[in-house]
Amino acid sequence: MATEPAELLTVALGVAREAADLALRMRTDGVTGIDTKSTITDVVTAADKAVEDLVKSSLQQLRPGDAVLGEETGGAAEPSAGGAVRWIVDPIDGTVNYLYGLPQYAVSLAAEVDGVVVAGVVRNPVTGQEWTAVRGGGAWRAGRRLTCSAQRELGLTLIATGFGYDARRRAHQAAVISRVLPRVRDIRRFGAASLDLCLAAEGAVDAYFEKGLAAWDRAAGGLIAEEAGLRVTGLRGEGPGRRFVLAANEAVYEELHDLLVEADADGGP
Ligand code: LIP
Repeated sequence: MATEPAELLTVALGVAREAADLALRMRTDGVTGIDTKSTITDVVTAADKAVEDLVKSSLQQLRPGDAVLGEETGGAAEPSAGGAVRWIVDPIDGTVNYLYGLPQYAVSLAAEVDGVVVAGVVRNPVTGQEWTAVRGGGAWRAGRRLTCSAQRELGLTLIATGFGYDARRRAHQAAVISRVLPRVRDIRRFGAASLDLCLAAEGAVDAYFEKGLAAWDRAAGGLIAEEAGLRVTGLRGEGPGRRFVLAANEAVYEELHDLLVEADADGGP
């Protein structure tokens, strides 16, 4: 089957819109099937599972034979090879916000070819905001091409971040924040990595960092952020991954990177 990024984005858009509609309908009807995963605060709901099931069944119909990796049901843990496509889905990124009825959660769906994300969509079911990108084709929302912040002074950067579900990791992350907060304008914690990356892509925040993200949290949002001009990396020369994700513009990247290294932001439990 075709692996043209534009065609993959078309598939992703249709599937993500259907998935977002289901997520919103189920929220409106009331959250059910609440369970926990890694800790008592790491929740999953019937909607997370139903939305992922819908995404996977839709992709099976539209793109039979493609691999899929999802947060709730797993699947293709490794990137595809030989030009094959792997879809990476977070059915509801920002599940705690979803649980509380806070309008900051998203369906995140990315298409990856030979380990490189080439198309992605992040859609907020509540606001209808939808961010898209294909590799080399820019990042877009509402017909507008996105460009990231041009902020050049670290002390004037508004930075989004997030925290893990494990109390020991949160204690370490709190210590990191105590080092970062005095050096920047302010911190924002919205609760959904995919949306944080999209907000950085459109300059609504100047940068974003977080430790512990899974591929499904960052696959689509990471491409959108890159296509909007942000450097998206790990720390110490690593690529973005579960160990760390940093998204910042060229002007502040090095100073913020070094501050995060000094604070041992990618360390700890
Ligand atoms: C969430 C991430 C967020 C992080 C949360 C949680 P989930 O993903 O998007 O950035 O700070 O702890 O991991 O669990 O809602 O899919």
